[in-house]
Parts: sequence; structure tokens; C-alpha cells
Amino acid sequence: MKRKGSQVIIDTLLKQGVDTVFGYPGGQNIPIYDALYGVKDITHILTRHEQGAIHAADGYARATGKVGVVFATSGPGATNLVTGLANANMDSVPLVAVTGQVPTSMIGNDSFQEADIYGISVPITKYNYLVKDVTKLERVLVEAFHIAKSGRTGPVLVDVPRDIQTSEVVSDKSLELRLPSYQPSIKGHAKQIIEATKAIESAEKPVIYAGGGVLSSGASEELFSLAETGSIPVAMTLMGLGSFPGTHSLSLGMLGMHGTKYANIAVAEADVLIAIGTRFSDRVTGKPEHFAVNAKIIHIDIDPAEIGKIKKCHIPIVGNCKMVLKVILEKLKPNKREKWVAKLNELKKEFPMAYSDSDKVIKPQYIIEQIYEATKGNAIITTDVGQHQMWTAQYYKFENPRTLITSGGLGTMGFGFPAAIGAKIGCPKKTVVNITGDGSFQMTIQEIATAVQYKIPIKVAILNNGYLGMVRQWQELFYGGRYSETDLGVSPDFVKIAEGYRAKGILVQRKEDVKSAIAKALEMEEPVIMDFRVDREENVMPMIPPGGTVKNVLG
Ligand SMILES: Cc1ncc(C[n+]2csc(CCOP(=O)(O)OP(=O)(O)O)c2C)c(N)n1
Repeated sequence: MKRKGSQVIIDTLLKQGVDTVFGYPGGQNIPIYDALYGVKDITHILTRHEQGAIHAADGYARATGKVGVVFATSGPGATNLVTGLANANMDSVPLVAVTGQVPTSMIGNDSFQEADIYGISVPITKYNYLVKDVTKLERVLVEAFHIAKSGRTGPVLVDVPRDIQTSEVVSDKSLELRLPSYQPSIKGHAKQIIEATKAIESAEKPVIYAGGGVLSSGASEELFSLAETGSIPVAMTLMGLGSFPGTHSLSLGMLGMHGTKYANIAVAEADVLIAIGTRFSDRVTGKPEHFAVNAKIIHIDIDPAEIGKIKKCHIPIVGNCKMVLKVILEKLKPNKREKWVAKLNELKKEFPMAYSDSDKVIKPQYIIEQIYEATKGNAIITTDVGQHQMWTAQYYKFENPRTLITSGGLGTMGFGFPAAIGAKIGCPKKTVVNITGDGSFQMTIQEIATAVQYKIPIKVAILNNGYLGMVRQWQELFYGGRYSETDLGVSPDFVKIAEGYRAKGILVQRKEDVKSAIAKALEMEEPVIMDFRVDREENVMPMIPPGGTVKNVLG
């Protein structure tokens, strides 16, 4: 049977089980949109900007574990995906982006709306394709999904010129994957796993350092057993929050620059560090040569390129975290480690996470505590980037996997709101709250229209300090208080903006109104924007200055 390339695209998505696509049409992908017309099993969400579409697909993927799919047209449509591709790439999020391209005969002519998205996206995708032969299209798409969701997951871009979309092809019946050079190691080396098990057993002061790889490989249960069997405390990266319950007595909370003091002290004192699904980011390690200096390091990661990249490790294990942990658990003997656990409990008492609350102004941390109380740690929280992101990581105790959706690697302002839209579409029964800053929210504010159009009842909590708060904090602490271009000046009336888009808006200026506003917003079955006017110059503490160690901690 002959089909057009555009039909092949839609049929392949259906075969891959895709039920939702986020996107934006244009001249060079009209045929794809035409093939999508009337297809009942795929819901298309028309955002107001391609950046919104790709962040929504990203939020959908992080919340569900499925592959997110985004469509954009050529040129500006495709280049508007660049931030979202880089964002997904840094945080290893499985995505497939299908872009329209000018017809093959016109490529390289500076044609109208032509951009070399293949070239542009090479360093910011896991893999990418420019399809020049319609007979290869189906195979490319099947490969794209396989590559996006296997090994270290990530974004794959497929650029399809318009003539490829419109030309006809006979189905490739013999379609099977042939990717001889792409064979991720999954199981981990048996001998290394035995070495690691022995090192853990003989450790007196072990610490687990859990990253996003625990969540993407679905290894939370195994992590839980490892921690409990060996009485091993768990420190998490920003991306790893939710992989281990934040309220568990062995949880040390977040590690690194704005992590808890006790997590950072524990790692500094550890004799064995079990790094699982993490990449030793500078936000965690500071100066790598000063990080975990007393520890024998076990590093479990699916991506061999991450092992030894930043920090020398003693026992490298390349494999899927879940599978490797399962094998370790088969052998690992229980150990109560009473002395070590008692010492860490002391440290928790000595250096608790705290802030000075006030009745006169609203403290941002207080709002997060109230959102936590109201949702009992069960909501999906998305954030943007800045102080509000760090306070969320510190004060919302994430209990379950895939409940914190945040831009960890790229640090993308404007991510959180569209990501909330995607997360809510993927998990309609969950409460989804975007905690954001007044700066970040304005970067993708137009997506309120999307939330309203598709009746997506997400809640937004703007911690409105009138500043680009995190940059202001650095200027205060490290640049002598010279606030160069961080005062946002005249901010819009967010309630009116919400109402202009036909959403609900709530202004909160007094501490005593915080609880009731959150309760009211959560009850409403529609998108609600809460504008909390918070203490303007509150800082995120504790803080290890960039490149420093726990000895230099502020706050
Ligand atoms: C797209 C983008 N541009 C610039 C930055 C640099 N940056 C990091 S945090 C921050 C301030 C964020 O302000 P806001 O969203 O109001 O949050 P707050 O820190 O006040 O909570 C800026 C400008 C960024 N992360 N992303």
C-alpha cells in the first residue's frame, strides 16, 4: 500500500503508542498537520509558542516516563525549539521533535523560513536526522523513538523536508531495528558489582548520592531497599529529589550549593560514596578535587561518558541503575550502622533547615510549606529557575518519584509553566502546581491561553519579589550589593493578565491570606494564577559559594 510521508509519520507515532503531541503548524509542516486532521487517538495541543510546546512535551515525558513528542515548522518554528532541546538533553529527557523543512531542492538556498536545524541541533540532542529519502522515513522514526527512550534517554530531532512529506512510499514490511553501533550497556560488569557490594559492606560511613538516573530508570524501590538494608543515608541532587522519600529518617535532602548542611557534611565525611545515576554536576561538587575527599567512590551510570568525567572513581559500573542495584541487593548483608546514623541525626538537629519567619511580610519559604501542607507532598510540582526553585527543593518534601519537574542542567527560566501543562495532561488525576518567579513566569506567560483553551486546571504560585531574585542574591553577596539590571521595575498586574486570558487570578499580600488562597486555588477546576507578594530581599540559605566547600558555607 502506498502512503504519503506525512501519513507515515502519523501512522508510526500511533504504532509507537503516542497519544499526545504538542506543537505549532506552519508552511513546511502543513502536510503533517493535514495527516493528523481527524485522528482520534492523538490529542494535539496547540501552544502559543514552540518553546511552550517543547517544554510541555518535556513535562509530559518527565511526569509519565513516556516519550514526549513535539511538532514545529521549519526556520523560526524549529529554532524556537532550541532551548527546549538543550534543556531536555541536559536533563536526559526522552523526546522526539519532528520539524518541517523546506523542500530538498531548496535546501541551502537561503529559502524562505529555512534554517539548518539539523546542524544547529547536533550538540543539543542525543541524535538527529535530516530525512532526504522518503523510503527511509519510517525506519528513521522508529529509530528515533528507540534512541530517545533507551540507554541514557534524551531528545532526538527528525527534520523532514516538505517534499518528503508529500511524496509516496510503499510500506517497509521488513522493518526491524538495525543499529549495530548503538548498544547501550545495561547490566553492569558482574565483577565490579561484587567489588561495589564488598565496599558497601565494609564501609563505616557510607552515603548514597542519588541523581536523576534513579528516577529515569525507575530504580526508586531498589534505592529504598539499599538505604534500608544497609542503613545508608541518602543525599539527592536537585534532579534526584523524589527518588527517596523526603520525610524518611535516612533522607539527607538535597546536596550541593543550596543543599542541607548535613548532606554536605555527610558527603565530606563519607568513607564510601555510592553515586547512582548522577553526573557530578558543579552545583553538587563545587571544586571536584575537594568533593568527597575521604571516600572510595562507586559510580553507577548508564552513560560510560559520565564515569570519571569530572571526578575519579574507584569502582565504575556502566549499567541501568535499577538492574545494577537489584544485583547488589541480592548479596548485600543488612547492617544497622548505629553510630553513623546517630551522628547524622545529631547533625540534623544541629543544622536544621530553617528560615526566620515574619508576620509582617510573606516569606517565600512559608508559601512552599503551605503548598506542601495543602497537597500533603502528593502533588506534581514544576518550577522555573531562581530562588523559588531552590526554596521548593528545600522546603517541599518530595515523597514520590516524578513529582518534581524542574530544569536542572540548563536552568531554563520559562520552563515550569508549560511543563506543568504537559505534566497535567500526562497525569490528569494529579494536582499540578507550578512554583515560579515573577521573572520566569513572564518568559512563557502566553501559555495561559493554552491552559485555558484545553481546560487544564493547573495552579501557578508566583513568588513575586519584583527582582530577578537569584541574580540579585549573587549581586548582594558577591558584587557589593550593586543590583545591576535585576530590579524588574513595573511588573504587570498578574491577576488582570490571568483574567485577560480568561483564567482565575488571586492576589495575596498578607501572610494570613496565604493558606486560604492556596486552598481556594486547589478547589477550583480551572487554571489559577496566584500572585504572592513576598519579602523582596530574602536569600536562599544555606549557600556554598561557587567553587567552595562545606567549610565555606554561608547562612
Ligand atoms: C532563560 C534564562 N535567562 C537568564 C537566566 C539567568 N537567571 C537565573 S535565575 C534568574 C532570576 C530568576 O528570577 P525569577 O524568575 O523572578 O525568580 P526568583 O529568583 O526571584 O525566585 C536569572 C535571570 C536563566 N536561568 N534563564
